[in-house]
Amino acid sequence: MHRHPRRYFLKLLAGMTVLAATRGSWAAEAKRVEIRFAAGKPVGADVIRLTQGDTVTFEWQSDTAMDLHLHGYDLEVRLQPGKPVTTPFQAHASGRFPLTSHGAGHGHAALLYIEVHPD
Ligand SMILES: [Cu+2]
Repeated sequence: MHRHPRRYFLKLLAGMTVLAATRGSWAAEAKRVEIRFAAGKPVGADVIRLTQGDTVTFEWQSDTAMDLHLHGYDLEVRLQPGKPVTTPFQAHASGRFPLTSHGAGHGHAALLYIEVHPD
């Protein structure tokens, strides 16, 4: 069987370059947004404003266990006390999206809103 090691190597190299570029641009452009809760309530702003097209890393933290749900984007985040969680977020759709808690005793009222404003 005749193989083409050189062609294979070039393909591999191309694949690695794409991966490196993707990771690099995420790290460079991602905006870090901290979202913290104390006793089930947001610490600080209860409206988080983003611009459509933003690439964001949400950094979640809570002192109680919470099951969070970002409506519209259908992002679910499970938090345990003192264990930060990060989630990548691409703000592709504009609008006002409520973040609710599905845990017992919290009801289903919005804890905060994520607003994605058109660019
Ligand atoms: Cu919900």
